[in-house]
Amino acid sequence: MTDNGTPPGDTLVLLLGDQLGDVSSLRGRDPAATQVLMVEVAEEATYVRHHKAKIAFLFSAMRHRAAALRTRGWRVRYVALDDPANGGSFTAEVVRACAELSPARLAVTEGGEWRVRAMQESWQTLTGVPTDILPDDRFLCGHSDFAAWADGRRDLLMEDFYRAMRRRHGLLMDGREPAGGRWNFDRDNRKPAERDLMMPRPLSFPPNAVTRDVLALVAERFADHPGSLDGFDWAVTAEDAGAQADHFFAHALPRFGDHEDAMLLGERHLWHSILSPYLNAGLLDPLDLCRRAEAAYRAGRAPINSVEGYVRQILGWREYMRGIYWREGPNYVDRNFLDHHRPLPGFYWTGDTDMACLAEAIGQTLETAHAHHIQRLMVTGNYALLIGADPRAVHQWYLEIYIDAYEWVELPNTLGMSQFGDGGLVGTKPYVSSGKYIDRMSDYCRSCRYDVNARTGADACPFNALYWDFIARHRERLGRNRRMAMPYRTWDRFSETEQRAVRAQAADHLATLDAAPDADYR
Ligand code: FAD
Ligand code: DLZ
Ligand code: SF4
Repeated sequence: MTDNGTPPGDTLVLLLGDQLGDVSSLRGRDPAATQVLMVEVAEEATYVRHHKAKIAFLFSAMRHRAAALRTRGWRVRYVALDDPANGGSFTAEVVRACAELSPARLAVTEGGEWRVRAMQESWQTLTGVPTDILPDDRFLCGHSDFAAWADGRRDLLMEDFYRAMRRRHGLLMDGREPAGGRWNFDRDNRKPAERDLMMPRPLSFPPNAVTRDVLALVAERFADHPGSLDGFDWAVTAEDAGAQADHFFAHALPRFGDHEDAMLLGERHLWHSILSPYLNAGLLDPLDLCRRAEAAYRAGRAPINSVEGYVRQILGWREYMRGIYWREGPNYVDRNFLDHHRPLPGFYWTGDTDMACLAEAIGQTLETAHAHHIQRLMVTGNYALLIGADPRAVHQWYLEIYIDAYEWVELPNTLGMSQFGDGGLVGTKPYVSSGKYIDRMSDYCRSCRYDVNARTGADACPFNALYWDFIARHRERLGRNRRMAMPYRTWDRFSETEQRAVRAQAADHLATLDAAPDADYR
């Protein structure tokens, strides 16, 4: 026996904070011959300054998972952040555990970032303990499956990937044909939303004693991190995450599709599922969610445009983004196709801006660590791209500020889809728009001090001049992109005087950013 009663010869299984469900490293093992290790470590909380609520969510979910495993007979060595012996990193804690417990083997499920995988690959040498790094089979498309799909293709179009995944998993298929007669119902899913007293609200899970302890710890240790802990009511167990999933399928899925791209002031969730933090931490299973959505369609409880839209996000986008992340390698993060180098404005950390759309999306994000897709893509992402923000800085912001952010999903979404940093691998054209799009899909402009219909002048919506300035200054890089032909044709129809005025208006706006004091958080 070792100091803490572990028989030598056990397998030590490290469960990472986003591996809180059925994972390959633990599956099929005998609790009597397994020592589970879970660690709260400063390095994971500070390699970017994660939103306080993200840290609290994970620490509390980890503590609840450890307790549940113990109840089921597993031995769990749980190292809390404030444990005086805590070495502060995965590697330090693995080395310490191996030295103290002398396991026969170490087993881990592959981490979700190149950074963590590199650590995992060093552990066998550092500890002298044979180490198995097992595939993360919670995903529906493994690395080799993605390679088999991608190899030899000129374009890695998500739509093609998604159809292959539908066929492979038999989801929403009527024989060989797509259910409802079409693969894609996106064109039905772009309706704005009206205020609706019956709009579903996600469930609220008031903090229990475990979560309250964590909230106090995080408030003290990470006081300089962005975001608020007030009103923290995220689920922190698989059971409660499951209850939120039930709630979504019962109340929100039917209208998910119609209003997928809509935004309303003060309405943070609309008909979205608000399940991404749970899915990404392993509290929910993606295939199960897709099947439940399909069952709702088959039973007539939800229309095809909603169900197909929902399945597309999980089976399509989520798996595709992960495939791209691992395929493109650790240097993907350095890509900067548009050669953008501007720092992200300080108001991304405070929400203090007079642009109503940005104030709303950022304010909500700071309060809750969540915003929905169109807020991320067409408000904060769109603006960052229009001003020419450094894609790496934008990536860092998204990684730290969202409760569901892990590099495997956040980086291709931010650098690829949102900032066009990869030059068109993930998106076929940059997601940029003038204020007109935001006005069509939201009610933000109605309360904004700017005039969404004006391109120039003191009250003109900044998105308008910035949009045309972006189009004009990137002609060399984007002018031959067929999907950009229309904006270039429109720009060319502007008179020279109008072009000069618009570009001067954009320059004035960018100058105000340059003149603004640095935010403390950056
Ligand atoms: P819903 O709208 O209800 O969608 C259902 C599910 O589909 C989500 O729970 C999510 O698991 C999945 N999904 C939807 N869109 C995407 C997508 N583009 N990529 C991957 N999965 C998707 N999602 C993350 O999970 N983590 C991130 O770090 C993240 N960063 C993003 C950064 C940017 C710039 C953008 C534009 C999008 C990002 N997304 C990210 C995708 C998307 O915004 C979130 O998944 C979604 O807002 C989560 O809220 P929800 O659960 O209510 O989603
Ligand atoms: C995000 C995060 C944070 C803030 N803290 C921890 C932690 O203390 N312990 C842990 O095991 N995991 C944490 N995580 C999640 C990891 O960063 C995540 O597992 C890796 O990024 C791999 O996806
Ligand atoms: Fe945003 Fe422009 Fe609309 Fe104001 S007017 S909310 S800045 S898009």
